[in-house]
Amino acid sequence: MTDRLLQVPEVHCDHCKTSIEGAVGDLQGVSRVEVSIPDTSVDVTFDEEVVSLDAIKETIEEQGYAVAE
Ligand SMILES: [Cu+2]
Repeated sequence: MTDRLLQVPEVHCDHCKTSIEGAVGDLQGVSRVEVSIPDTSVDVTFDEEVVSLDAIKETIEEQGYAVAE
């Protein structure tokens, strides 16, 4: 399992948290995802053999949020 902390500066409320956690959590290979509103970060644990970090970033971007690393 790989754990990565992504910065998503546009996260600002529960709606952001819910939509990102829902979309990323639906990806196969993602075992845990937690959005921090105060830190504007996405903490994600995933199996690199099943899902790539790029696919996770794309999923966040599809929800309308830019990922700044
Ligand atoms: Cu929001």
